[in-house]
Amino acid sequence: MAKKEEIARLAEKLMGNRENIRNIGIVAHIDHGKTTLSDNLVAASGMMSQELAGKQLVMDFEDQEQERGITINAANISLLYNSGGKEYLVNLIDTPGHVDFGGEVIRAMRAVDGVVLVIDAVEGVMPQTETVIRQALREYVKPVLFVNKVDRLIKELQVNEQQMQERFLKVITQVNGLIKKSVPKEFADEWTVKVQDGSVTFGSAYNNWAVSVPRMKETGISFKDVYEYLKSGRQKELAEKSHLSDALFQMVITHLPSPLKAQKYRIPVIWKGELESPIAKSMRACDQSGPFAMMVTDVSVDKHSGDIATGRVYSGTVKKGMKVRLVGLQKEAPIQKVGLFMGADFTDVAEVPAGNIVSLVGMKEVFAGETITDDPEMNSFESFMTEVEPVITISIEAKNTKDLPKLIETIRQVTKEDPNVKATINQETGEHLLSGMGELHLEIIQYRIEKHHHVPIQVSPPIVVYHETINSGSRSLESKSPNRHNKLLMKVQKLPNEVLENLIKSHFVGKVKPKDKEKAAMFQEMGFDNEISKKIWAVHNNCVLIDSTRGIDSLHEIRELVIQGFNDAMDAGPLSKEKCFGMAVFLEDASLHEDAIHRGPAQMLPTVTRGIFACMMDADPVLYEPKQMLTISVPEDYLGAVSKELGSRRTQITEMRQEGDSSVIIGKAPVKELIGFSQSIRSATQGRVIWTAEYAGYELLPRELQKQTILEIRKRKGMDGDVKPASFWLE
Ligand SMILES: Nc1nc2c(ncn2[C@@H]2O[C@H](COP(=O)(O)OP(=O)(O)OP(=O)(O)O)[C@@H](O)[C@H]2O)c(=O)[nH]1
Ligand SMILES: [Mg+2]
Repeated sequence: MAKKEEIARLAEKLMGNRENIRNIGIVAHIDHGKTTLSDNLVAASGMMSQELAGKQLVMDFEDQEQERGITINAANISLLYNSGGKEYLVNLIDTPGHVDFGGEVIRAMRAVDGVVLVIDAVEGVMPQTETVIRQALREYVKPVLFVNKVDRLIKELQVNEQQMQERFLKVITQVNGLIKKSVPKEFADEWTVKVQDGSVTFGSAYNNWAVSVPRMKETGISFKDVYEYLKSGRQKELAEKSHLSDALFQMVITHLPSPLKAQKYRIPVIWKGELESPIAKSMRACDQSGPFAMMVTDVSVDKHSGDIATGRVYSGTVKKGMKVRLVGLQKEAPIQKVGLFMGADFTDVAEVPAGNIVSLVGMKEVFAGETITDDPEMNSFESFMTEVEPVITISIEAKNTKDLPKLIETIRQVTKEDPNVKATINQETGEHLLSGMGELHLEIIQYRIEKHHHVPIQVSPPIVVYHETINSGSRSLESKSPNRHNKLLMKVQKLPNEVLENLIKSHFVGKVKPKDKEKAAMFQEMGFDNEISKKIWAVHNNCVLIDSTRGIDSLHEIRELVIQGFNDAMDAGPLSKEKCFGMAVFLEDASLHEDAIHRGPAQMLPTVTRGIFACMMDADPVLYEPKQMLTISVPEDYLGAVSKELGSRRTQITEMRQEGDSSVIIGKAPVKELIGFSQSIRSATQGRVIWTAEYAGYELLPRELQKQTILEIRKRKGMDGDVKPASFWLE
């Protein structure tokens, strides 16, 4: 059996041949069989025995993944496949299906050009299926389909041959419906999946077989035969005649694009720069001798090597010893090691050219999303289009005070490895706060801190992350600086829903340069008024700062301070210091001391933040709470128990339908009420329930819960119990 090292050596030889490379992701709803499928491809490359394929789950190498039976991290491996006398290099990323780890999928989409969408034939299209299709297509990543767990149709549902085929058809129709919704226009026809051309494969990853129409022509096995093999319990024999890896690799090689083909149309989507510049031309041509450019999609921290940055090389060739520029961090670093991740193991190689996925050592502070280059002109790739944000927080403390420095370093490492964990410090209490995507996500982080980094910690029960916003507009209010020499007139308004939605979709944050026509056009497109679009100074937490003053000479001198004060206010609102969202802040007038010394940060920052708080208090301020969309599948007998559970958790049920022997319930519930839901629903149904949750945005916390919730948050943060009225902030 070939070792990973040997495969890496062979892979190295193939990296220069851009036509014969495929960079692919395996994506699906949770548990539909991605890692089991990946195992089959790894085994076919000779890295483990065929008997173990589907059982060893080599891509789930972290202890918690094996223990819990789910994928947590996206993991890479390079595979080889010989087809028609040609050697192919397939760089594969196995992604997680659990929504708490959805960020991993989004990042992986930047590294690949195609995905194998896996669907459990019995469960069919599920919420996360829909999400991953959308995420792939948004990045111009082409999908093909693998209908998995076909054995379950016969064993569990006892379908006949015709019903089996009907099931297939239903899944394919649904998938194509979803593809049509998000597919780039130019690929509308080409990218739907079709049984006849082999962009759909059927099989059982666990039992190592698969068939597709082109494969059937080669093997002479028909759907009827497949049915017979399954019915008579001869899957092993079927696997010998029609092994999964052959059908799968054939589908990948025939229907998913090489980097040479894909980079032409993907570069203008993921990189917004001058398309006629030399670096752009080199990236679009996947030119391996051009300037070097790569985007980091994942960072891991190794005890010996330090930070390892993995990502996609879009142009040039990266070699050991090369000096590169980190565009976001604005610094240079030498590349100490160039390598590939082969599952758990980092394997050194001499160099990696464009069109491949590489792992680099030597760049301290590097982060997922960073652009690395040796071209002085190159600017950043587009940031990841994350549509989720942390909704739940725990506070942690080192059990032993002497561990504090180690805890701080550990937090730095875990947040670097998983950019979907956000760490902050509670200024009042000094506690470390970790925010994540859900309960499971934070459980895993906690486990890593204690078990991988060996820091014993005390953990608070989970806390929900609320947002502050306003329900109406305020009057124009005047805020004075502490020295009384400067005055700002301000007001706030709620952003109209449509504008807010567009703003969120744009992912724009940061300052806007004066007279930036491009940005003005972007804001106008979002639905902002024509004049206002030209006067936006900054966007923070989906709130905008607008300058609507007229003719104030020294205004540009306080511009930076006003933006800073605005950012501070939007990070910690007046109700309970939660983040704000969905507001427009107008600076309407300013009277400033003529001497700059009297309008420094100590004077101006509080004038801005207090002014904004006063306006917010004047505009019916409210808390919004995060919600999740639940999809629950439960046998008839337990429907009552589940309904009761949901009823006590403020759930709005939006749909209920029958599917086979199970009822499917879809509803929206507050994250707050879902704490502990997993355990109680399992015990209420004796484990006979399957459920998934998906982030569903923020909604108004019911009025009757506002006061009490604000009080709880303030208490937790060590603040006093009284929310201060507008007049307090204007004193
Ligand atoms: N009956 C049957 N079970 C399968 C098949 N393929 C996978 N499974 C089982 O389905 C379960 C989930 O498989 P995984 O490969 O871990 O699924 P996954 O999609 O990687 O899961 P996540 O990464 O956690 O989203 C395991 O118990 C597998 O043994 C199949 O073809 N038939
Ligand atoms: Mg998995």
